[in-house]
Order: sequence, then C-alpha cells, then structure tokens
Amino acid sequence: MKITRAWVNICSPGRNFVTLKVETDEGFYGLGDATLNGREMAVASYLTEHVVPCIIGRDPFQTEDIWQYLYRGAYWRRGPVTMAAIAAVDVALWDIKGKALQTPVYNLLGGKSREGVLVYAHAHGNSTEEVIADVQKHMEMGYLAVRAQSAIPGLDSTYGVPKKAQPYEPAERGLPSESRWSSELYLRHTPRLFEKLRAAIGEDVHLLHDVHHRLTPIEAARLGKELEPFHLFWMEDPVPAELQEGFKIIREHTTTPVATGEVFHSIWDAHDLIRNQWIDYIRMSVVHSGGLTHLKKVADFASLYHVRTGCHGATDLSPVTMAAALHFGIAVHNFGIQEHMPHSAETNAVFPHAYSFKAGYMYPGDAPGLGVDLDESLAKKYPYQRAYLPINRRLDGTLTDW
Ligand code: KDG
Ligand code: MG
Repeated sequence: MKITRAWVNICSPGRNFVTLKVETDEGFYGLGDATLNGREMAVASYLTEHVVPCIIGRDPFQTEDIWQYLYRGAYWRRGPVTMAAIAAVDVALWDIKGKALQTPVYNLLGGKSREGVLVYAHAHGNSTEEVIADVQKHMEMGYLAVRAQSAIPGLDSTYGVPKKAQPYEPAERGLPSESRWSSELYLRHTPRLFEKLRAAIGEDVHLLHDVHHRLTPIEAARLGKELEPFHLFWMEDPVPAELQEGFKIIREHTTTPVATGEVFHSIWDAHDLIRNQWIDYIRMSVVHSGGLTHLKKVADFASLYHVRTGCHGATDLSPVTMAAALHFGIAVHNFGIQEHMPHSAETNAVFPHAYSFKAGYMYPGDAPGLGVDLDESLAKKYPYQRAYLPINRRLDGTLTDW
C-alpha cells in the first residue's frame, strides 16, 4: 500500500481544529489531529509545506520508520509544532492500518486491558455552592470522577470557570484577553472549597483539581498538604514544569498525588519526573506528543516507575485525538484516567464518531481504525477564526503563567 495524497483541513465548528487526511492507493484513508490551540496555522503550514511532500509514496504500515524519518530526519527536533505535525501523520497511519486490517486500533496496541476507560468530567462555579451543585450534577450524569474549579473571591476570572453561562472554552476570538492572578487568594480559598465539597458529596466520587501551572514548588507543597484530608485523585500541573526538579520539593512535603504533562512534547520533558517518581500521572496527549507511536513508549517507560497515564482531553483536542486517546487508554496496562470535556454539537457533527460514554466510562467502539470521520463539506461552513488563550498578570501587573 502507498500513500497517494495528504492534505490539511482547517475548520472552526465552535472552535478551531486542524486535521490531516491521508489517502492511499488501496482506497483507505486515515485522520490525524494537528490542533495546537492558539497556534493552529503554524502546524498547518509545517504539515503542508514540509511534511506532506515527504510522505507521498511511503508505505502507511511503516509507522515506526515514518515517525523516525519525521523526527530525526528534520534535524530540528521536538517542540509543540513539530510534534503535533508528527502526531497527525502518525495517528492517520494507525487509522489506516486498522481500517486495512479491519480491526479497531486498540487491537494493534496490545488489545483491551480493561472493559472501559474511566473518565473525569469538569465541574465549576462562581461560588463554593455552585461548584458543589455542578459536581453533584455530573455525579447524577454517571461520572465517577469530577474535576472541580472555582472562581476565587477577589479575582475577576480564573482558569476553568466560564465568564458567562456557557460551557468553558478558554480560547477566545480576537487578541488575547488578560486575567489577574493572586496565589495568596487562591491558596486561601482552595482548601476551604474542597473541605466543603467533600463534606457535601462524601468519599465515593474521585475529585481532581487543576492548578494550571500557577504556583511555586513550595506553594504547591503547601496546597497539596492542606488538601490531603480530602483525598484528591490528583493535583494537576501545580507548577510550570520546565524545571523538572521543582517537583521534588512538592513530593517531599505531600502525599496528594501529582499529575502533569499536558504541555509536554516528548519523553525528554518527563524523563526525570518519571524516573525519580516525582509524579503519579503523566498527562501527555496523543496530539501534542508525537502520536500513538511515541505515547506508547512514554507509557511503557512510565510503567516501570509506577506512573500511570491521564491523557489531556480538553475541547481543543479534536474528536480524532479523543478517539485515539480512548483506543490507547483501553489498551495500555498502566492507564490511570482520561479527561472528558465534551465537544460542542457543531464539533460532533463535523467529526462523527464511534466512541461513547456510559456510567463513568468511555468506550472507543469497535469500528475498524479509530472510528472517527471528518465531514468535509459540513466543515466548510465553519471557516478558521483566529483565537488565543488568555494571558495572566499578577495584581501588580507582572506577567505570570496562565
Ligand atoms: O489549550 C489549553 C487547554 O487545553 C488547557 O488549558 C486545558 O488545562 C487544561 C485541561 O486540563 O484540560
Ligand atoms: Mg490542565
């Protein structure tokens, strides 16, 4: 079999998505997600100008060799743009393999290790009462794990809480909006939130929380310690992770489990975190870390150190990535949990898919390949619109991590 054609689709059914479609001479085609939130056109251009010409004529079954060709062969390695482009090709080729062999991708990754993929939902609110009500609503919907994010008294807006009564979507059209941040106010409020939340809902549901890279290691250590009585499933991205040793300080002070990795691109971003057992969950996603070929190696390495997976699954990861994550999650032995932030109705219509949710778990479905498609004529109705993630400043105006 040979790759005969590949092209990039850019659409915005509620939010922007970049999708690679790869066709073969035997009539099979595959899809790969290449969306990099707020920097979409960089990956689209990288693919069209630099990658697509190099894959025409290659055998789509050679996922390992093509991965190495695009990674080592570029000379310039890693980085979010390169790794999202490699991921798009890689996932499209696994999709083709599955379709050609008439089997779901999970069978090519080792087969099912479990019956369903445990997922966590997003709950949020402008007050503790609203957060509690939203967690309870998700429990009634069947979720067994819920992430809780709250507005912080004294701050106008914060990560994870919608500004209007609509589903949370951080990327906004127009230039980047600016938020204000205070670690002091956040650290004062968050343990009280979880104390009231646990008292209201009991111990039977897993609770998670995303710090979104905003603290210093010693501040994160304090938070982890104060959250210990409320038994979080994890505390996510407590600090910006460029300095892997920062996690050592957190680890030395608290037994609250730590998860990180949604902005990582390769095993080299997580190598020290994993081998020193400074984290419990590695949250790299299929799309931003080189596709299934690389993520499987990350998971296998992590499994040696008791680190489990928890793939990023926000709405800026398209249904193609969600499908890939579910095939991956049902197959890898050291799976932990999968994030589930449901896509809009427009997005779901543009990307019809076989995956489903039932009683706290998601299922990839048994369609050959990934079981997700792209309705190209419907996608044309939603042209790309430039959008950015917000930026964050401290109360005195200093730029900080969003
Ligand atoms: O594009 C950025 C989002 O994907 C990110 O802010 C979402 O942190 C996130 C999460 O855990 O879903
Ligand atoms: Mg996160």
